[in-house]
Parts: sequence; structure tokens; C-alpha cells
Amino acid sequence: MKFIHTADLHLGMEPDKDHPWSKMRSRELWDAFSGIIDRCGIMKTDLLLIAGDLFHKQPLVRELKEAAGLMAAVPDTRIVIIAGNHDYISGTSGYRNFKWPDNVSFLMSDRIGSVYFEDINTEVYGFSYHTRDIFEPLLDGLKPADPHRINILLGHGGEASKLPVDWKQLERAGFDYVAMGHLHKNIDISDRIRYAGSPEPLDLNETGRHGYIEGEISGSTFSEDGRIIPGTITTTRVESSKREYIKADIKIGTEDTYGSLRNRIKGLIDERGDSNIYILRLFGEYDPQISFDFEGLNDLGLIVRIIDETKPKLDLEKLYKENDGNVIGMFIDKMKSGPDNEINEKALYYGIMALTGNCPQNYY
Ligand SMILES: [Mn+2]
Repeated sequence: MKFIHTADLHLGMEPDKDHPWSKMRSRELWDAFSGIIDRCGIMKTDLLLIAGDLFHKQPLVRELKEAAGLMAAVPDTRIVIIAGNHDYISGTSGYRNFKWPDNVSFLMSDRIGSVYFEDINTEVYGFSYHTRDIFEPLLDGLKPADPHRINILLGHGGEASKLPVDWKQLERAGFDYVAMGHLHKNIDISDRIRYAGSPEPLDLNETGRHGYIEGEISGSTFSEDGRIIPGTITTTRVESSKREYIKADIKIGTEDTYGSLRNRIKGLIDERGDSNIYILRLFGEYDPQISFDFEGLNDLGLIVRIIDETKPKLDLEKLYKENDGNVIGMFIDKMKSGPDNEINEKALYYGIMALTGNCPQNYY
């Protein structure tokens, strides 16, 4: 039995909102879903598992129809869906009365239920969120009803306010595979319990490659004396994401100019790929007579954030000696007796820059 496990597609979301590429990313989330459906067709996948948060918020009918249209294109793949904490089934949820294609099973109840596919001898268990939070450990103590079947559990959450799970107990519960959603990074709890992660990264904390899980399960068999010989499972992570968030540290020195910084960032983006989205942390000490126009760097690529931890290089001792008794000297004195933290240090540097009129040449 061949399956694909995905979750947290968050269709309808606009990642990196207010950045120029946000709308494009929104479309790419749909492309990711469409890509997974295509893969099901190519691989003749028996079962597609969607472990919650297919949509980012309450889906519009238009969006449901769009998704259903894609799913109908692979009629030989059975698709099982649960709702997560983002697309939870509210009183007015579009999910409630929506008519899915024949190959789609939506486990709509807020209590554990299952769907059984006789031809692949596979039973899929799961339930949907009806509220944003679930504090009850609803999966604890759950066991598959029939060990002769391939048993799969769909779950969403795994943290205190989103369906807390006792992993050790779940590991022993007898499921051949537990397809989890909610964490957007791909995380393996064990060989049989996995988070697929979101097929595309959705914000700048979700660094690294993303994709989905492809697997194959052979059902349990029975020895002559009637003992269960457990089936085998193999899984592979398919890294399909179009883009990746990359965090990069860039050390600035007193030799750097705006132009040299630009060139270095351009080199970095050339090397790591211009389809990726960058979070740049700049640190080090710069020549106080140089200024960096961070806004001007935006044409180099998809830079979602610049974290500026640079400071001007100043010779404080020299500065203090030459300004002993005047306002600059008094300011340095005062600040040096302040708390030893980053804010105070920054205030000291900015203050000196202001008092010296951007710092005379001989003070760095
Ligand atoms: Mn979630």
C-alpha cells in the first residue's frame, strides 16, 4: 500500500505579508498542493493523508471547490483529511455542507472515527478540530480495532493546548503509521510517528528544506500458529519545496563600504540560490564615516529581514581622554556607569555619534 503524508498546506495564507513577493508565495502554496496531487497520479499512490490545516483559516467555498477540483483529478487515490486548529470546523464552516469528490473522506467528527478501504485493507483513524484549542489528550488509550488491517492514525497537534500526546503510549498502541500535522518543520517522533511539515516553508522561522513524506506499508501477516507478524514500513522524505528560508551571518569590518557589502550579499545569494528567501544578520564594527543603506539592498533578492547588530568602531579611551571635562567626556562617564547591556552600549555609541557630529576622523 503506497501512501503520501502531507499536512499544514495553509492554503489561503500570504507568507511574508507586506513583502512584494507575498502574493506569489500565496499562489505557490496552491502549486505545492497541486504538485502533491500530480505525484499521487504518477506514482499510483493508494492513499493521500492530509493531517490538518489544509487551509490557513475558514475556507471559502471558492477555495474548497478549487481544492476539490485538484483532488478529483486522481480518482484512484483515496484522500483522507482532518481539520486542524487553523481550519477547525466552526459552526458556520464551509466544510460542513461541502460535497467532496468520491475519492475524498473527511473525518469531520470531533471524536475519533475511522474509514476503512477494503481493497487495500487499510483503516484510517482520526478526528477534526471543532475549536482552536484542544487540551484533552484525545489520542491516549486509543488502539486500532482490527490488527489484521493496516492501521493508520491521522493527528494534528501534539502540544499542551493542541491535543497533548503521550508519544510512548502511542508508539505501543499498534498503529502501522501515525501521520501528524501542526509542526511545520519535518520532525520524526519515531519510525512510525512523523510530522510531515508544511510542503512550503511559511515564515522566516521555518528554515531548511520542506516537502512531504512518501511511504509504503505491507500489512501484517500470520504465522502458522496464528501469531501476528508485523508488516514493514518504509518512508522517504521528498524535499519538494520551491523555496527555502536561509539565515546568514555577515561580518562587517572597518574596510567595508556600502558597495562591498552589496557585493558580498550578491555573492551569497548567487551561491545559495536566488529563489530562496534570506534573513541576514549583520554584525561587527564598521567605519563610522561609512553609512549603509539597507533599503537599497532589497533589489539583490528576496531579503525578508535584515537584523542589524553592527556598531561603529570607536576608540573610547582616546575619545574620553581628549574630551575630559566637556560634554562628550561627561556623557561617556555617565554611560559607562550604566548597566552592562546591549541597549546601554548602543545608546553610548549613538550618543557619541550625535555629539561628535558623526565622529571626527581620528576617533576610530
Ligand atoms: Mn496547526
